[in-house]
Amino acid sequence: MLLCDQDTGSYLLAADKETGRVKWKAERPHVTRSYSTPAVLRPARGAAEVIVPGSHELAGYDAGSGEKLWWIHGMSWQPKSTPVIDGDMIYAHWWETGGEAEAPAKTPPFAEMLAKYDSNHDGKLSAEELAPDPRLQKGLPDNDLGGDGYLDESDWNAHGARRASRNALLAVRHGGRGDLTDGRNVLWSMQKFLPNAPSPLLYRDVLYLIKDGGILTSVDPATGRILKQGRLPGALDVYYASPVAGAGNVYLLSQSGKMTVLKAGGQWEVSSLNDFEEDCFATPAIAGSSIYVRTRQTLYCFRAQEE
Ligand SMILES: [Ca+2]
Ligand SMILES: [Ca+2]
Repeated sequence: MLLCDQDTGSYLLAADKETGRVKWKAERPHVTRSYSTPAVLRPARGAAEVIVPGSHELAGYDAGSGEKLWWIHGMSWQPKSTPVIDGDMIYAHWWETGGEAEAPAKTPPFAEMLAKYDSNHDGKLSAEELAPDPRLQKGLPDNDLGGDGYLDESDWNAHGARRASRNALLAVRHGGRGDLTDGRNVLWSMQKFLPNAPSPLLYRDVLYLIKDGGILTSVDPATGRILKQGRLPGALDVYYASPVAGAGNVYLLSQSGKMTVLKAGGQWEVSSLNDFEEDCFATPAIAGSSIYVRTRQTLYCFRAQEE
């Protein structure tokens, strides 16, 4: 399975693992620029589904046919994490700058923008024409989804949708078809304290969220209730690596290489802090009693000592 969500022409593709032959390809024209890795959900009844967070959307695809079975709209642009699947529960999250505000920002209609800035009357706005608004001019590469160098109406509408959308962590119970945006399958949701890149971790019935600034939140996955929240002492950093867990410990690795080890639990406690003194972006991997940590220069393996 290959998810290719990009500025234009996004798609989800399934290939035969033996031959590489394309089995199906589902176009995703409404999705732009997201970074999430899909997950597989195997329902008690029915075919396996690919669970795909995209820009402003969570969707389920039939793994066998590529048919889009259901979707929920309204979340932020550019999701980056992998959804957590637990039985028939899906925990997925969307975060971006500005998405935490209570009230969404309003965007004027494109006609108003043209009246203001389109000095050559070609119906689109160049970087030069946007010079009177330095913020928009600077934001042009981000908003110019076709990459043609101009802000046109569809670019502007996508920009408006992005500003109107909110960050969210959704706890979705699998089941149902079609548009589920009304939230009938959403057990609970959270708008604040969400990570940017790292995925949530579900371990021993506790959901862990690491937000930039070293803010760690433990949540009851059944209700969404916050169990404990605090900053990780000595690791108030940016986080790209997702948290991982094993043998009753949770491992959190920050961008500058600080690894905090927690005693797992709703009321988590920090048990140690280590410093790799190097940039770290990759999620550590656990295999048996070993944990592998990749820093910018080095791959480490740590193994629990035999008692
Ligand atoms: Ca123009
Ligand atoms: Ca454009």
